[in-house]
Parts: sequence; C-alpha cells; structure tokens
Amino acid sequence: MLSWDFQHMLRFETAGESHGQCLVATLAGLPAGMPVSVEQVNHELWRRQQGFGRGGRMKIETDTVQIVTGVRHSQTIGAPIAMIVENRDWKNWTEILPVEDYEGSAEKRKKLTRPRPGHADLAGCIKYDYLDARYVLERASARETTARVAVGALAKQFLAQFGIGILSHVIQVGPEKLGRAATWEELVALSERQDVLLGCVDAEAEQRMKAVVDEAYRTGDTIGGVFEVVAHGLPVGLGSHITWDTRLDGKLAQAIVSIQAVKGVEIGHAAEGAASFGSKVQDTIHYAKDEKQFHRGANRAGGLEGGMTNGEDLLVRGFLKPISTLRRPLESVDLETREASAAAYERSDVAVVPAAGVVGEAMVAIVLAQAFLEKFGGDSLRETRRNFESYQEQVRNF
Ligand code: EPS
Repeated sequence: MLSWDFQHMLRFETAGESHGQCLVATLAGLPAGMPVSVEQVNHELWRRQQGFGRGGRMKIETDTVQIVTGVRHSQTIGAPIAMIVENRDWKNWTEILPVEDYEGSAEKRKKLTRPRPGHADLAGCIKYDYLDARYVLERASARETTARVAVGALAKQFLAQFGIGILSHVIQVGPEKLGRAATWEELVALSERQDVLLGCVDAEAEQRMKAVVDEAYRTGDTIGGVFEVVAHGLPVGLGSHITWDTRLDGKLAQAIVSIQAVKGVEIGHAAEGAASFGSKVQDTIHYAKDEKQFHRGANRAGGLEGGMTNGEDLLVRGFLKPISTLRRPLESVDLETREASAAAYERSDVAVVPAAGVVGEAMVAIVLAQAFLEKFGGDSLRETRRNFESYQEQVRNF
C-alpha cells in the first residue's frame, strides 16, 4: 500500500528521538532554482521554542539546522534535501540511550514503567512489546516537531515565491479566549515579536491566558488551548472537489491532527456554523464590475469551499489537549508489578499552545506546497512560475 505521502510530488519524512543525537528530515520534490535561506529556517526553529509554559529542555536547546544535501549556492537543485538538527541534550544521554549496547548499560537506563494517562506510553508498550515506555516516548515526543518545522520552513519559502504567507496565533488557553478575529497585519507584527509570551495578538487577552498558565504551574498541572493558522494570498483552486482524497480540507485536517497533543481541528468557524442557521453561515457572493472581481460578504468558511481554496484567507484551528506529563501525576499502573501506582513524572512543558501554532504553520505550509505543486508542477521554479502565471491569467479573464 502506498502511503498518503507517496501520492505527492512533495514528500517528507522525519527521524529522531527526543534524547538521541539529532533530528533528521528529508524533503523531496521542491523544484530546482528556489532560493533557500538557512537563517529563515533557523528563525522558524527559534519561534517553535518560544512561549510561556515551556519546560527546562528549551533552556538546553538552541535549535539550528544543518542542510546537508539538495541545496547548493543557496538554491535547491531539485534533489532531495536532508536536514539535521542536533540535540544538545544528547551529551547527557549517551550512556542512557546508546546506539550500540555495552556491558553494564542496564544500570544506566532511565526506565519508564508507570505509563502516563494521555501519553503514547501504554498503547505503545503493548503494541511494540516493551515493559519500558522509554523507546515509545522518545519517538512520540513533540521534540519531533522540530524536524517538521524545518521542512515547513522550506515549504514556506517556496510559497513565498508566489506571494503566499502563513502565520499563526493563539486564540484560546484553557477557558480564556481572544474572542475576536485578528488581521493579517496583527499576525505579521506578532511574528516579529521577540517576547512571544502566549502568542496572542491582544495584550489583555494574553494576560488572562498567562494567568491560567500561572495557575497550572502553581498546581502542578498542565493546560491546553487553541491555535489558528492563517494562510494569506492563496490562489483560487488549490485542492479539488472531485474525489475524497483531493479535498484540501481533509488533507489539512490530517496534517493538523497529526501534531502531538492536538485532538481536534476546525476549518473556518465550523463549530459556530454547526450551531447556526445556513443563512447566518454561508459567505455571500458579490462582484465588483470595475475591478472584475468576485468578493465575499464574510469568511466563515475559512477560505475553503468544496475542498478547494476560494481565494479568501485559509483559517485552520488546532485544539490541543493539556500535556500529559503532570507534576502531580494521575493514577496509573506499574507495568512490571501491575500494582496501582502514580504515573511517572519527567521534566516537561506546562503549556505549548504558541509552539504548536508554529508547528501548525509548518504542516499547513507543507500541505499547501503539495497542493500547489500538484496543480502547477515544474522541475524548475521558473517552470512552476510560468504555469502559475498562465493559470492566474485564466482566472483574471474568467
Ligand atoms: C516532551 C517532553 C519535554 C519537552 C519536549 C516534549 O522534553 P524533555 O523530556 O527533554 O524535557 O520539552 O519537547 C521538546 C523537547 C521540544 O523541542 O519541543 C514530551 O514528552 O513530549
């Protein structure tokens, strides 16, 4: 069976454990001649590390990419791109998680035998037949999202060639909500902020959100929330209504829900729409004869109709459950003794909503770059551009 990714011109894969030597990503299918900025990749990696609520690990790591293949003289050459991000923490784990086993390694292991409710620990142990969740949690960890963000940063650079931008913001932490829409300009300003705090465009709402994270810190708990990814400047017609697996909304949903701790996805104002009458939900259609352009009365659909982009901003939300590693652990069972036992505690984050938003941007960028290349193709960026411009002319003359 072909994996979903194999149907695509643009394919990526990640490898790496949370406390292993490094994270690795490969990306195949970007056209040749695309300018690549390593600095911009590193900036995205930096953004993913920010936010109030992150744990001690982020003080150890300063994620920096090494692009080792597929880019020469700051341009893609059409060959697969391989990237490495080193784990600085690895130096503390060389004896705990060695590649080659050694005499006496058993005493050095950091076994995790009390699975954390909500984590991959228990199901992973049963499935892979371990009594130690270490190997499961090492790969299940959201550390893996570093590699996704590196891939997404290249997808973003590709889309930027066509005037498409992708950003995110936090619209809810625990029960505290932003409660209004954000403009693209606000998102740009937010993305340039050095002090990310909770990644919310509204200072007052952000303080309310911070109070919730403070409470989680105080009580040894964790807290989730909602991020919104916005893609701006999209052409009409990425994705298609013709078959279930070409619908872009389905692909975006998979991409977002595949992010660690994300349990739900919303396109546009889906939840509100389900509770309203159709007359209050659909975005009315208008036409400016002078500009020869269609426009819409609102964007509650989140830029997608019939599984296709409709030219409005794409709005995709990810719903994060609270992190499953709690300082005040929940009830669990020891895998070795089968006795009731408090779940294991490992150093962890308390809230990660802004960071998850940056990962969401990366996943949306990858899906959009895939859809874009499916529609316009091209072995070189020049060829992709020619195809894109010819289609844009068709749209202008429609
Ligand atoms: C994570 C546990 C923490 C997080 C980690 C995800 O790592 P550690 O066990 O090393 O403290 O910080 O996230 C990252 C390392 C990262 O880069 O986002 C987990 O168990 O999922």
